[in-house]
Amino acid sequence: MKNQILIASLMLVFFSCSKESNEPSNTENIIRTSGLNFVPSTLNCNIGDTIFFELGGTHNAIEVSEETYNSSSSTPLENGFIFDFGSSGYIVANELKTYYYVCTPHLPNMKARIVVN
Ligand SMILES: [Cu+2]
Repeated sequence: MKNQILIASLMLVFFSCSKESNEPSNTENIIRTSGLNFVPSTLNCNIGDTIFFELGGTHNAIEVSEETYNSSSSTPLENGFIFDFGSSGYIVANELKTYYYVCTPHLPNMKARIVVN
């Protein structure tokens, strides 16, 4: 009986957590692709905001370091986000920093930033 209560509690915690992470908090921060650009090229947001990506079929979005960004390379940042060609998804901006990201086939021009305030 004790075990059943424990398992039920664990399942409750598990489901409430997973539900939370599947429900983005807002829909105002959307990055799309237009031609060979990310729009907007600089997105300003607040910490904790959800940032949506909607990529055209020929574009990906790879988070890179500031140094990689400045040299227009595409080496992924360790533990950074990666959105594959044509994919949609989102990140939660939970770090007070500037996120730099690039589109691999359209460098050196196709790169953009997310500035978290
Ligand atoms: Cu591109």
